[in-house]
Amino acid sequence: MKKLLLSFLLVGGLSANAQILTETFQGTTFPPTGWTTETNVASRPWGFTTVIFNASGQTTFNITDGKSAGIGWIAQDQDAHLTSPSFSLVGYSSATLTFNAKIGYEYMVAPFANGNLFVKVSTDGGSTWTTLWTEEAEGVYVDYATLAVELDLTPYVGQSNVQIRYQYVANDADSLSIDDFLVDGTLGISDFLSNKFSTYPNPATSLVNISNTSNILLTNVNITDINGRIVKTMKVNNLTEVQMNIGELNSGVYIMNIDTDSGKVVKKIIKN
Ligand SMILES: [Ca+2]
Ligand SMILES: [Ca+2]
Repeated sequence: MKKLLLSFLLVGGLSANAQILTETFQGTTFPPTGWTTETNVASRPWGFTTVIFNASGQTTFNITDGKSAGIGWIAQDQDAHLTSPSFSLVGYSSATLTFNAKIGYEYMVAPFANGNLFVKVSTDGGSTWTTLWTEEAEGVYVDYATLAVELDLTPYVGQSNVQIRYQYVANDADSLSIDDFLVDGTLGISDFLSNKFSTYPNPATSLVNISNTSNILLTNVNITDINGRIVKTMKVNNLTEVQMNIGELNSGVYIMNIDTDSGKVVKKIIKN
């Protein structure tokens, strides 16, 4: 239930975190917009926990806010999946997938390894899938305990067509549910371009000079505070060097976002 869409972290260097795709399964229709499902057993589809498990199972399988995505077991071969919309990891330097899950242990892992929940990733529109995780990776856990799963998607940064699939493959296994799906990433910032720019003096009390060594043309400059709020903007008509007055800003750390004809430059500045 993270509400923060874009936040800036200042930890030595500079990075920006962005929420890329999120799903809490609180809507009115299943699957949620852009998601797809398939099942080989019509009576055992993926669905809202409130529908799949009715009154009795809801207590066990709801994870967050009374509604999650779940699937029920049956004593026959099951193969059913729930697949996310496509999202892009272009421009990120790292990315993670996190979600919560409630999965029967005794009939999915041990002593009866009768089923698996696979988390898979595709980068080609769903033609091929690579397994990232199964519940066995969690080791020993209590039956139906809420598992907080975090998977590294960094190997897929730069891909423009990424999808995540939950695939339930089982026979006489156990039911399960998932919730709080979140893909987030760290935006990659071009050090190469950034290193050509100087902002000085830094710290500054009023005027900040912005210049560069390669005659790169500036088109726009804005300053955001550490919460991502824009506090000052300046339109620039293709100049290589400009001055910005930050005299009216409170003392503190700010991010200067410089748009140029060669790309975006981000600089950390300090107002005294
Ligand atoms: Ca939910
Ligand atoms: Ca298993």
